[in-house]
Amino acid sequence: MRLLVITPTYNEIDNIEPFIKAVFSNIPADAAILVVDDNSPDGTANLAEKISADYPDRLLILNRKEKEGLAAAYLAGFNHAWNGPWDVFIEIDADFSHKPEYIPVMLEEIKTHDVVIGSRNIKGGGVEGWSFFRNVISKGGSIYSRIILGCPIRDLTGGFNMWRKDALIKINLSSIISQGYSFQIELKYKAYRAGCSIKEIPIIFSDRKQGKSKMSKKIFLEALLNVIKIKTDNNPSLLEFFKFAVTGGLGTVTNLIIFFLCADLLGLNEIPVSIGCFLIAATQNYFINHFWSFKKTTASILPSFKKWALFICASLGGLLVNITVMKLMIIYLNLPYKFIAQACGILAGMMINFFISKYVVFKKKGQ
Ligand SMILES: Nc1nc2c(ncn2[C@@H]2O[C@H](COP(=O)(O)OP(=O)(O)O)[C@@H](O)[C@H]2O)c(=O)[nH]1
Ligand SMILES: [Mg+2]
Repeated sequence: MRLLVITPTYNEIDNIEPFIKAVFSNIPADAAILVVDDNSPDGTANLAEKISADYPDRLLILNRKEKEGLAAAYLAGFNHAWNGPWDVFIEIDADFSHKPEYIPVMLEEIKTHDVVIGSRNIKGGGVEGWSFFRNVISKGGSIYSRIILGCPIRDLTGGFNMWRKDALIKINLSSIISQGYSFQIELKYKAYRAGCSIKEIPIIFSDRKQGKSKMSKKIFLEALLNVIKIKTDNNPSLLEFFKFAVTGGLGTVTNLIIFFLCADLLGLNEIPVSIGCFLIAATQNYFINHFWSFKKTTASILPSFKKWALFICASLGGLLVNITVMKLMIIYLNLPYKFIAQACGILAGMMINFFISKYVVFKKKGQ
């Protein structure tokens, strides 16, 4: 199996030379390094070019015009090397946080696994030299991602990972939506979902000694948001449910506004007003769900009276479930506040309404 080491660099002038030497002394003779540099102002790429004279055909440099984030750099790297002789790729930072001495251990494990993850969060692994704050951010990010994605990998955020080419093919790199640091999370999550065999080996991650971290508040927040995007992108029903819930919220606002106008300002009887508000809000929900929440399945279908009527029934069904759950909870549970029962009722009613909507009202043709 031939290995290609891919390392993204941005302003790593002080690290690049010793880093390249250290990697070469830890990889087989037929392995190579690909430096993916985003036009570092400090001249990292130029220095790498110079060093490459000492390693003919074994040190490749990909010069990119602009800094577009970690994901873009890695994707460009994989793309650049795709038709080469490589069967295995390893991602590694150029700042010595990922010790090249672990590469031989990972190479041993990749013989029997699709993916090998250098993990800080399993027994024997850890972090050296990070501030308490950075540690909390990293651990928090990892736990958050694991919970949102429901993925058992312990170190989802780490960037020291080895991939068989077959695993990357299974993942389908063109489906990656991340731009920045969430790239590492997304790749691993997709490998997990694709059924790849994944091995985590313990690593000690040490903070960089030279240069500056490119991690920023913006990059971190983008990664947090992206985890949700990754989840919904890979679980379309969840996104539908989210949109359905937002639509329901908008419907409630419409309902209340019309109720206020008719019952409070015009002084009309609240029972017929309430029924009218329900019908108007449910109609609004029907159209928003048709054109937005379920647009993937309704793309070629026009709204119809029959579907509208079905949706009204589904909404009434939801209301019935809402009232039943609320009443039962109040009778059988000793709740301090009734609104807790109503909240559970709303959730249950919404779920019922969602499932009827998804599988009956807005179902795919022929489904
Ligand atoms: N090509 C490229 N490399 C990047 C970019 N951002 C970070 N890197 C490199 O990715 C690795 C990890 O970045 P680093 O700043 O050390 O992040 P940290 O370890 O999370 O603090 C280093 O080798 C950086 O030079 C980028 O936008 N483009
Ligand atoms: Mg680093």
